[in-house]
Amino acid sequence: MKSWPSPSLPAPLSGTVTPVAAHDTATGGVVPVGPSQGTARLYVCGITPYDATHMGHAFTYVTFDLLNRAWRDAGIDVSYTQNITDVDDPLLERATATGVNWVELAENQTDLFREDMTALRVIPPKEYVGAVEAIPEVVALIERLAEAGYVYQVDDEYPDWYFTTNQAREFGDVSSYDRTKMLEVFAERGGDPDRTGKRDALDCLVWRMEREGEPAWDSPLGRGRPGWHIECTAIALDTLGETFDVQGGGSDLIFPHHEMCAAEGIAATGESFARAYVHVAMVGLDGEKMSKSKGNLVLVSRLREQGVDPMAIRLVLLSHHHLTEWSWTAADLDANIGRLAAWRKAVSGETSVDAAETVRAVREAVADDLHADRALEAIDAWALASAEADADADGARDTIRTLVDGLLGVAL
Ligand code: 5CA
Ligand code: ZN
Repeated sequence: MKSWPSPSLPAPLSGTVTPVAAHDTATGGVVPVGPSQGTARLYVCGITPYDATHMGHAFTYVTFDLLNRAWRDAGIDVSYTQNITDVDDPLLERATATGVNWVELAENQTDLFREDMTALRVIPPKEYVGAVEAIPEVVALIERLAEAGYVYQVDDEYPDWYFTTNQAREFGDVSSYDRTKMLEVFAERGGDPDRTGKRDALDCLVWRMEREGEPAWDSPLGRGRPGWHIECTAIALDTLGETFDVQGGGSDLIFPHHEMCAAEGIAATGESFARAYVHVAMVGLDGEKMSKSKGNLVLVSRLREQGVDPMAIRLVLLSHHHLTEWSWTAADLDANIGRLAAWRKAVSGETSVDAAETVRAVREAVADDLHADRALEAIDAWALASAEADADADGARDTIRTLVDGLLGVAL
């Protein structure tokens, strides 16, 4: 599927760049991510296209945009893949409930998402792949798992295909959940622990046989459609190869989604799946997780319609560290509208202070587990000192403009 246009990117500034490290859910620590040279490979779980793009989604994609930009700043190429879950139960349920065609719903919402990402200056993924277009890869992966004895069909009216989690190596290593917790979370997040005919309650669906009124595609597995986890496993293996650097998404994907993706990937290839799993904390509104099912959404597109500068939205997102839960507030937006104005004034003003120390501090903050919050404070300090300076430091304003544009993605 086509992704969105890239923002124009300035050439990275010269100077030393700290290698990038990020918090890895599997090991529980901050670890180096990506190679020291060459190409970093990143997979970020994309939207299920209905009710796009709320601030939780935006926080996730801006966080991984920062990782992408940090690697580029360090002179590393990035091979970035994102999926679109353009056929799955929640999307089909919403289409039925609102009386619209599911294909149109997915297309319209994906268009809206692309517009929002463009407005937020998120660098597009190199590969932007829909579940529907990946069906051949999904089917091939299930056949590969079948040959190795990792999948089976349940014996009932709908002989759906399941992946045997209890045969999988390293199952549990992503989330570190025990079985009780796994069962609880599995039931909450799209799993079907009580499905009759499964060998184990935690086995996950990989191919759902056709039901009346549901979309389905012919395949050697029977007419049906892909399960959720296998979609991301297949797209990641196909576009990034066996082992890649980071799988990312919101913390709601730790279990079962990323646990299952890893288990399926390892079972198919015998190699590890992602080297690190990076998860973004949930964004809320009035103390509750912002989610489509709760309907408590602040949409990027609605704020844009109201005339809010997308760069101010981006600053709100960057002002929160990705491991800390937070709630969207109007006061936060106002503060960052003010911050944007102060920065713009400083880079187009007549006085400034030297930028070298600020550049170093911003690069170090971003490379240290994507601490954009600290990076913003360093720019605030430069802008304040520049407003009070009585001379104009040579090239400082251009340097800051380039740094803020290239590394933080904020056009001044
Ligand atoms: N299509 C799947 C991933 S394969 C999915 O989870 N889609 S989604 O539309 O529900 O979410 C898209 C991305 O936004 C996921 O990475 C998800 O973890 C993240 N996300 C969803 N809600 C929030 C939230 N409230 N805060 C932060 N991130 C969120
Ligand atoms: Zn995914």
